[in-house]
Amino acid sequence: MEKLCVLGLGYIGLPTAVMFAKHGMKVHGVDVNPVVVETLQNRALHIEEPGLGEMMAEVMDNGQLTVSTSPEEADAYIIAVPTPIREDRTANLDYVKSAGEMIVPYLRKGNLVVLESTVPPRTVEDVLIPVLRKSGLSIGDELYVSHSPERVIPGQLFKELVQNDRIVGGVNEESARLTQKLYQTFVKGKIHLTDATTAEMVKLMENTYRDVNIALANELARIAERIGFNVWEAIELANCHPRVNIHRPGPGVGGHCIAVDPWFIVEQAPEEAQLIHLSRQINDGTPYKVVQIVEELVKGVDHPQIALFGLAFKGNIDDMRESPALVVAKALRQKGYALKLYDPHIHEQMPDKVDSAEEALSGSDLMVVLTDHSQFAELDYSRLHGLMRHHTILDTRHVLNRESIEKAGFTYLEIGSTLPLKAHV
Ligand code: SAJ
Repeated sequence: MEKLCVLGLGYIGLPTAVMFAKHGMKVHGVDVNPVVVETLQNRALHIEEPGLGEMMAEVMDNGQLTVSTSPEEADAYIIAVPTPIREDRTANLDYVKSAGEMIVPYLRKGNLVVLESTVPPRTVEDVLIPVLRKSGLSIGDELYVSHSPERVIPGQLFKELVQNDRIVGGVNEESARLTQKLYQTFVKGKIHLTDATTAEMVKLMENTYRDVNIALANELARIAERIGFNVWEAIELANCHPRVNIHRPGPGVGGHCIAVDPWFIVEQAPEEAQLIHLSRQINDGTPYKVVQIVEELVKGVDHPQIALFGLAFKGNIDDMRESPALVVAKALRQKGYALKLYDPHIHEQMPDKVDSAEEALSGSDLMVVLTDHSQFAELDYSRLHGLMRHHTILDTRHVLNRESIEKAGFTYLEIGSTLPLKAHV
């Protein structure tokens, strides 16, 4: 295989195209958005990823990578397009279908098509293959097809693309074997071969395992609040057991993977996926539990002002997709509370957002930590104390140092512990 065509030049497709080009393949990248194509042709980026800009410029300058809005003939095609979730919690596979349609006129005997996008089980068999059949080629015999899900984390893409193990699910053995050969161009991790539907499920199961485990942790936090013990300490002690790994409770689950992927299983097997469905509901409901706690804590305070620390969906990143912090903020705002929002990683303008911890805490009655940014643990709480009207901190992430905060004169409360509800701040 000498020439590759990559459909979709986003977080996964673009770095993948660049990696293949860097390792000697002729690569043509396709994106339906002409603005993206023009940006890349000008050697600029529409996404952030350390090292990507330089490497892309290099492979474009030496002619290994070209980009445009339409495909070219190639030996192999990789589809890495978005698979967003609809309002009704079903996967929108329109981009996968249209990427398939786009390459049909270019497909020749002996070609390989690899789907990398995260998709519901049976998408390759039931959605992609019917489209590819329009080429007139016999699937698995004249046209090889497989699924090899992306499993890398933004920020460390180039390391993980090379080092992580890879799952390759072929529609038949020959498809899997050819795909393995393709990725061996740069993958140093082990490449595991299976069938397409199993590969689709492996990706979804990884993220579902985390979601169900976090739902358990969140349920245990509510139980701790009811019974009166500290769930953080209890989880730490339970995890001393060699076969126990309970995840962390929090204000809910965000991001575009863990909060989305389990729905792709529920969609395909609604009657069977009961625990998975319930876990999604528990995690989606968790921000509202935080809202209830906050409301109890400020009950009786005259015109309470609440400072929310953290808007990103997890610590030390600038990504707000599906962030539970935004759900908490929206619900409190709808209930009429005065809010100040602060996140050192988020630079876009938003209503009630301020630029410093000082501004957020000035005149506030309650500080609520919603994201585990490491900066929040490093604040000088004795200096901040004087700015607030009432001095209570609710930590939903177990990230602050109780001792130093109490020493600074604050009441430190965390979810999943005995909460002095009904008491005024
Ligand atoms: N969270 C908790 N408690 C925990 C762990 C996470 O509340 O114990 C929350 C986080 O705060 C966040 C959400 O869950 O809101 C998701 O965060 P995450 O770090 O678990 O996952 P993502 O979405 O950043 O990335 C995941 C990764 N999958 C796995 O670890 C199995 C990543 O490797 C995948 O590539 C990515 O999904 C993806 O693209 O699917």
